[in-house]
Amino acid sequence: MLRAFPGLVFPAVLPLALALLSAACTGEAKDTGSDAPPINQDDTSVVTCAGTAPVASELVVENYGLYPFEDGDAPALKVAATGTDDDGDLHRMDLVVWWDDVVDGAVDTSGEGTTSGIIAMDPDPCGTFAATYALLFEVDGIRFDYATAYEFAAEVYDDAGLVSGQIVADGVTPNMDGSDG
Ligand SMILES: [Ca+2]
Ligand SMILES: [Ca+2]
Repeated sequence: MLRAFPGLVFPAVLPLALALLSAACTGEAKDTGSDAPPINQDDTSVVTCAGTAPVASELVVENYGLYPFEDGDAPALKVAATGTDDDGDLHRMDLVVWWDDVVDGAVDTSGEGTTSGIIAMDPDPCGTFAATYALLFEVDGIRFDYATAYEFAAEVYDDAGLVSGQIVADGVTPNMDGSDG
């Protein structure tokens, strides 16, 4: 189940992408740690976790069907990246993606990727050990062709700005009517 996340700021360079929050926790029991530093409610300084880098653990590229974009209903391609992080600081996570239309297991990431914008996953600092961040791209036959395979590479950033390795996955854009391409 997906829902729009109200706190997200859409970057101006990506007017057709909507970010959705699809999952925010692993469901695993987590050790809150008796050695955790005390939290001072009046302290507004930046909370720092253990400083481990996140891992991009899963990337799914799939037809999302018709979606009500700003310019009307249009078929959408969903790109959902899951990150995991041992120090739990995916309470704020950023996602950067690149894509091409040659499915060969590799995507050129030397240029500037499309940044999703930071999403606040959880108000509890250092308590989010896995998160999924989904982007919806409008398929309009221009930026993305209909019924065409695209390959995406993704990297996720944690709250500390540490970046994961890359993960690559491919999927096929829908037809104009939203059906599977
Ligand atoms: Ca981390
Ligand atoms: Ca490729």
